Amino acid sequence: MAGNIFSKWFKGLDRTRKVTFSRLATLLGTNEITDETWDDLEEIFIQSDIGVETSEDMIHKLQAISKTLGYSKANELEGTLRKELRARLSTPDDPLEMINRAKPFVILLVGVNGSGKTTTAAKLAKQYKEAGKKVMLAAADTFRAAAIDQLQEWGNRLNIPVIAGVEGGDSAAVAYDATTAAVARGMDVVIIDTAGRLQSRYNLMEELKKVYRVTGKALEGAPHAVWIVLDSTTGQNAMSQAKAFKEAVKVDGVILSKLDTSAKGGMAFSVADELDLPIIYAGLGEKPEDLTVFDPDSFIDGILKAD
Ligand SMILES: Nc1nc2c(ncn2[C@@H]2O[C@H](COP(=O)(O)OP(=O)(O)OP(=O)(O)O)[C@@H](O)[C@H]2O)c(=O)[nH]1
Ligand SMILES: [Mg+2]
Repeated sequence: MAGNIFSKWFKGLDRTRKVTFSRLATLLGTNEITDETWDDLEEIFIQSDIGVETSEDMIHKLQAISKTLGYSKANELEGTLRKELRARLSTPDDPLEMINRAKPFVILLVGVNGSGKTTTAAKLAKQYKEAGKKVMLAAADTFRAAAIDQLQEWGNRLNIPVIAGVEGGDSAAVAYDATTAAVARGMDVVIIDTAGRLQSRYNLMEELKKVYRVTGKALEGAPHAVWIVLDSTTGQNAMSQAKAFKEAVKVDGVILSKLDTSAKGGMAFSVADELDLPIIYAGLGEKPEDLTVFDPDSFIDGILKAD
């Protein structure tokens, strides 16, 4: 991988690496493996937001392997640990290839308030446009006039058409209109931004189900991808959010935002394990080009490499 791309991962994962994972290096010094080693290891995992379930599973695997291979020194664990972490991340399908699977390919972005949906919608739109696609944005967040303005501003700046409703309007209708318009206008990709909603708010989750359903009425098979934007600074809290969204609509993948401001990037390891979803993109900064297709190897290097 090109050095400059890796440096983006390395920098984007600065906090996760420095605050939590760097402690692994100290632990995996040259000490003998004792009960304390396992306790400390588990503590580091949990503090890294890897999640209790995934942490325990990792510890059991590492213990079994070190027993089989007769490890006695903690530093012997390093390679195995790396492999175990890597095994918990999957390589996503290439999104630029994925969006060719339907025309238009309709993407629905969902998530709780402030997770990064609207800015992610704009960043994706820009990237797909630069890849030569005809892109349309849909402002289906009709709760706040400001939300509609925010996306429209992005559309103006990027010269991308935005279909928007009115404040207080029906968000499902916006999704329907945008999808229908995209078909009529021969668009390649439609990105639907939705309002942030707490997973515990029944009515809002029902509304999301309606957006999903109605999009399918505008175009059979749509939405072709539902991506949940998870704010990585919220760590394990994002996991219960994602579970609730999965129960409401068919979520296909995760966009892990704000890794650059998070020390809790370890949550990435429980996304695959506990949610059974691939991470498609990672937000490594605020610039459009900082939204990067998730690369498991760069992620592992980014959190484990010495500074
Ligand atoms: N540093 C950093 N900031 C991000 C990233 N993604 C989003 N943000 C910031 O997070 C804030 C919220 O982003 P929005 O896109 O408005 O979030 P939203 O999910 O649309 O919010 P609601 O519509 O209110 O639910 C903005 O200030 C973004 O610039 C990222 O990957 N890194
Ligand atoms: Mg928004």
